[in-house]
Amino acid sequence: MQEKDFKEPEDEPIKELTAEDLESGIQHVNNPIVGLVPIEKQYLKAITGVHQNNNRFYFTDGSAIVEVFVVTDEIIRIKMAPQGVFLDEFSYAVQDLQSKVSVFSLREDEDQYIVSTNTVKCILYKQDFRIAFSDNSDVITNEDFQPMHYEENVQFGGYYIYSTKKCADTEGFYGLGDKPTDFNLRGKRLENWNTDTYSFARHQDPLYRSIPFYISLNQGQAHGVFFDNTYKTFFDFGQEDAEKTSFWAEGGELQYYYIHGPHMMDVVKRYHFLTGTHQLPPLWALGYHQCRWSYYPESKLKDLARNFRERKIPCDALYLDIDYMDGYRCFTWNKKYFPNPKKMIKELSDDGFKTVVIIDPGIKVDDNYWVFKEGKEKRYFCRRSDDYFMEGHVWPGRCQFPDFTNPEVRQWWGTLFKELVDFGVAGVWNDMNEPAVFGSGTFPLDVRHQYDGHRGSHRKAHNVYGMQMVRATYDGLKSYQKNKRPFTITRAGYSGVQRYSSVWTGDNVATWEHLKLANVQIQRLSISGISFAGTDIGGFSGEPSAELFSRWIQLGVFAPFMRAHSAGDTAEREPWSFGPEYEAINKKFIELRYKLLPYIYSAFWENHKYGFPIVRPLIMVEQNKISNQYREDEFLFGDKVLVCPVLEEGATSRRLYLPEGTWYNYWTHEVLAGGKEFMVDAPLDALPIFVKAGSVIPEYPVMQHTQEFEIEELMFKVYYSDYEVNSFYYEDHGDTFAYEQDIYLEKKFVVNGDAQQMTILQDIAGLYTPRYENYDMKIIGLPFKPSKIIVDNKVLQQGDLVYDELNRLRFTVNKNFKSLQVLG
Ligand code: MIG
Repeated sequence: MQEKDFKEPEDEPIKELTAEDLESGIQHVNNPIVGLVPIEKQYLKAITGVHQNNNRFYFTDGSAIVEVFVVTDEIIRIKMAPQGVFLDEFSYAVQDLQSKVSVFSLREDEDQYIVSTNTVKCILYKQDFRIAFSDNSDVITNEDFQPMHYEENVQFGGYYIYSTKKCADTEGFYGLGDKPTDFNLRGKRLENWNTDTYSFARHQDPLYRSIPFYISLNQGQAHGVFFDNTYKTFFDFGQEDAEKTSFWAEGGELQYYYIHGPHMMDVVKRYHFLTGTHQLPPLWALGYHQCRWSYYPESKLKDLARNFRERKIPCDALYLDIDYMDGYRCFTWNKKYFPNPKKMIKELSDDGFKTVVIIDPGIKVDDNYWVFKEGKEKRYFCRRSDDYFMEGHVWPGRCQFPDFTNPEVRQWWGTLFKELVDFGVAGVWNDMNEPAVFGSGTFPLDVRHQYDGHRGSHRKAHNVYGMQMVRATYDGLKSYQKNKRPFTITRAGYSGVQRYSSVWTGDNVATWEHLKLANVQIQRLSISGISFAGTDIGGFSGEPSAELFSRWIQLGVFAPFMRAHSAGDTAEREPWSFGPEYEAINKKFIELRYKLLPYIYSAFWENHKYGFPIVRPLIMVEQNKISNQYREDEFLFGDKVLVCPVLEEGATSRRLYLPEGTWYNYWTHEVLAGGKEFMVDAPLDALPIFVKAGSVIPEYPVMQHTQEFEIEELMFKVYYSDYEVNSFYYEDHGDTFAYEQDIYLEKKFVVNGDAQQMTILQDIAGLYTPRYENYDMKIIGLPFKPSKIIVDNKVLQQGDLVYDELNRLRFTVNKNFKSLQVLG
């Protein structure tokens, strides 16, 4: 940066900005005052005025106004209006922004203003308008390298807007959604522009989603920055200049949230506070899903279903890709392939399979097609700047595209699902919603959008188009499915898409490299607000070896969304496609998924209710350990189970790191003291899985699908610990919204032990009554020979206690116990 970019601070007395100064400038669009400012980057200059309106503070340099909005004790939003004119308050990511702040104040010092809450300070340097954030012990966590800057956009109006922060040499960067690159983003420049990227490559950027949110971790202190801007955005984490971290956009407002830590977990929770979480999915959606482009005709789908049941491989959902439609027309059926969809779906459902169908945004231009006719009459399709319709080729041929940023269009789109729901379709898969167009890639930038009344070109709406499509899909399903939870899956998305859908990572490839990418992408999505994510197990394009497929199934067990999928030009790929030896391994791991369902479901609850990510990268588990900054294989699944996938061809063992604490090998119950690396066996039928000591892990018996039978006795595995550990368990009906009326149970267990005894305390909240009466307890790792079990002060068993074949102490106890003691 050159000196001349800065003007000397003007020698004027600081004046109070009045409320009128601010309001008079507020209009719909901030057209710059043409002619006054030469077109070059403008940096904010010295602060000349300040005004406070409750928890919003305004600062000016005489031309631009910057708003500092104290959202909560830990979240502060910064907004810059280059010519003092703010845009309307509107965000697709942040809905109903709740400002919950207890104490805040503004202080003026000689050189700076300080806006503070109980935990955070936002410092504005008077001389050059740079902004910094610190904690309340004055440790600076985030600081402008240069003041915020902007440049007029002559072609489209508005501004290119930039923020440049200092980058410490010890700083690491995490987040940004689905980037298929190293987990730590330091040294990289990345961009957000939703793109259909068939067979994407390692490091390719951008992919399908735009999540302009990152977490910085520096010397054990984390904070987050959420740059809520839907235009094409860029992030540079010390790539151009190792001392700078920058983010900028091609339009819109320079608006970002500073999210305080110091723990990464807190940052993610607070990001969820801003952008929301997924509703609880129906339990079946957490089972195994089988997909392919495409299963047709009906007999093929029935064969598939029969194979699953005959081979006793659990499965809850089968998918119909684009070939189920009539000429790829959405909301129609190819009657040759599927003569009676309602009957077929009913039969599949009687056999425990849900049917999920794909729906794309492109609507075929065809005056004999009811969806097109309705959309045309109602003027619901997107138009170009000169009012021509936006037309482009996708699967059905020439298509027009609904403007999902128009609430009326979303409402209409929702109604189109009525028949599919009547037919019994249980879930909808939204694809191609970047939006993708053959040839050109996506819409031209001049396409107009209603943008919920705030109007804009495709530059502004592109990144939210897919999210608004799946929002309309979700809401439509919800209105027809009565009290049932909808299930949706989307390819494109923007921050907040997690409120409406699960996601998959798109068209990956059947290679070992992509298995590694899959692992990193799910971890990254999970800390970027999108926990409910999965990859195409096996790789979408190309042919996986039997070994690669099995390793991918193993990783898939520990992705919140578990679906195998493959492109039409590949060999068929079901869990049994690679011969009996591999079928047995795949079956074993799909069964493991089903055993862990109550644990996984509890993790979904914690995500929904409290904003905890489901998959937790190691660096989030132990952020103070510098060597974890570049570890990206191991992760915690939920808060108790550590998984280290095997990602190398031919491997039969692997090196991995276990965080501090005591761990049990899931398979052998061997006890390991963490805080160091281990070499562990990992033959093809045994993925390395470890359980934290003190955990209480619920397990279901293997079911062929989630509604096969009612649980008669709930099994808990308890892993002895000589220090206190809490565990959570959640249960409810599994597919209604009754949990919104507190019809659920949330249980907390506290385990502790010493050389002679172990205790388990249970605390129950909520109004749900499960059918089962008892727990089937399996206690693992007792360091003493137990002689007595006492439950709520009464002797339950004594003398010769029972062990199972795996040497676990086993007994039955009433589900309502409050305290349980095993004595030596
Ligand atoms: O242009 O519907 O990512 O999962 O099978 C390809 C066909 C369109 C891309 C999706 C893929 C899906 C495929 N779709």
